[in-house]
Amino acid sequence: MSNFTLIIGNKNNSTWSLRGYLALKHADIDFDEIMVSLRPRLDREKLDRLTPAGKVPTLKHNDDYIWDSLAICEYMNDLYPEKLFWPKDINIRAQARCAAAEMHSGFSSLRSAMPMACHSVFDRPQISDDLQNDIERVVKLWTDSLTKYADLGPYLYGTYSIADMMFAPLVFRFKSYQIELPQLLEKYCDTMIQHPDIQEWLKDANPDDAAEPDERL
Ligand SMILES: N[C@@H](CCC(=O)N[C@@H](CS)C(=O)NCC(=O)O)C(=O)O
Repeated sequence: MSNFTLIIGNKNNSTWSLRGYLALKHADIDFDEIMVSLRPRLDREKLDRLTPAGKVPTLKHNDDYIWDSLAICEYMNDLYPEKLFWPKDINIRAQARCAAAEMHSGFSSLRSAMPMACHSVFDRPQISDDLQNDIERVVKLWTDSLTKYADLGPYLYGTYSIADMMFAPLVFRFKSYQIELPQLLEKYCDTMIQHPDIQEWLKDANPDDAAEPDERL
């Protein structure tokens, strides 16, 4: 039994859980997982019993709880700095941090109109002005960073970082909802899907959990 336990939601649907999971995988540590069902019925009693804020992901490390996806990413970075969770260069690191924070706190139209179901393909949603703005902002952000840091590697800020972890669910959303992307971004999405940690998540994601999309997840 590990002294790290990650409490997560259904892998096919829980976007925030995916981010926390990717951070622990990147740290390359042994950890136990407890899955709390969010679909088809939210197991509220179990979620409230296991987590201080009633949300997944929550990481339990010894007797401490870290109950937010970005905080889990930062905690892994603090514990395992040698794994380079952020770009080495201070200026690029600041850009990557802005992108991760923007994802963590924004894109509400995209999140509610295009909930994640990793294994599903849906009709293209009705594109409202707000959704269009969110999509265009992601396209600009990704295009700018992928172009600027292309020499450093295939990820948003060159090397794989917390910024990629935070945006990982969008990769699935764009595929599931058949959103057309510029070639550079399609290539980035393919790179992300091929990442071994994402492949492992996908392997465990149960397609039967797809059901109808749910914006909370
Ligand atoms: N800001 C939080 C959001 C966590 C969150 O909203 N998780 C969803 C599932 S992906 C959840 O626990 N939903 C259950 C509920 O709200 O009752 C984070 O980054 O971890």
